[in-house]
Amino acid sequence: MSTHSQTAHCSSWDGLAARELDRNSWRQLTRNEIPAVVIRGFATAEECSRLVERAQAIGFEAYEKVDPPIDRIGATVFEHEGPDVSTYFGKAEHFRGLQSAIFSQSFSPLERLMSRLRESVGVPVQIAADPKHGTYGAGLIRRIENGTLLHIDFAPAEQPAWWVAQVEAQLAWNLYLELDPENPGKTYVYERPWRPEDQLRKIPGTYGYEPSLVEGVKKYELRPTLGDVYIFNTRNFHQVDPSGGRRTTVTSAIGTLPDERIVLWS
Ligand SMILES: O=C(O)CCC(=O)C(=O)O
Ligand SMILES: [Fe+2]
Repeated sequence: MSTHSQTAHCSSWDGLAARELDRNSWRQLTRNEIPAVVIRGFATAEECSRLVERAQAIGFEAYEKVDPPIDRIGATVFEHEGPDVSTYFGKAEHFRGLQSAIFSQSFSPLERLMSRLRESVGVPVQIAADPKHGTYGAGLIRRIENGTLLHIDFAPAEQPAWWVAQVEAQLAWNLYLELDPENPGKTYVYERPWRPEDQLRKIPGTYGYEPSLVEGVKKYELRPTLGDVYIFNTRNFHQVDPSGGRRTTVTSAIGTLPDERIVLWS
């Protein structure tokens, strides 16, 4: 561990490999001292294909106003930024029903992930809940097959009025359920956390940022592997490559509160 890196701003990644999940790697990830954490063998190939089959039977819908298109089952805070808070919580309620139908006929990656975090990190892990609006949705089933723009996922920057904006660090977990073995669509995570002045370099009318923001910046190449969970710090700029075929994940945001408790939402 480097001794000079206490804050996200001046840290330098200690190597370019993902580490197995434990208390120490978790702390390093939240401080942006390592690029990623991996949980290998999180789900079997049978569990993954069963979940995909059940999700397909329910049907995916496209994200609103996102290009290239991304399909998902679940509600996202991203699509309800601004004054649209109660619509989000209504949708979250609706999708909770669909999600429990899918998970009960396959398995619950969400419950499994929460247990693993409790065991490995040793802190309480809950679905995020707003005292006024209720419980957030957590756990999207998502298809990113045409890649993404360079972006961040960080509630203090993007949803400042929401309860989840009180998180200190924000990460995401992705369980890869379905991949093209030849061309699985890599995810690039740059060692460059979002800063307020970066808002000036957002591409108008999109969720993306100017690619020049990460020119010459150290990057971690995540080549997804079936049945494994990868967790990375989504305050860092990141981008997904188009894949050769199906690329289906289960995913949510993970936040750490000032008292170290962990909350999940989508
Ligand atoms: O699908 C992936 O590998 C990562 C997608 C992403 O941008 C995220 O989880 O924040
Ligand atoms: Fe992202």
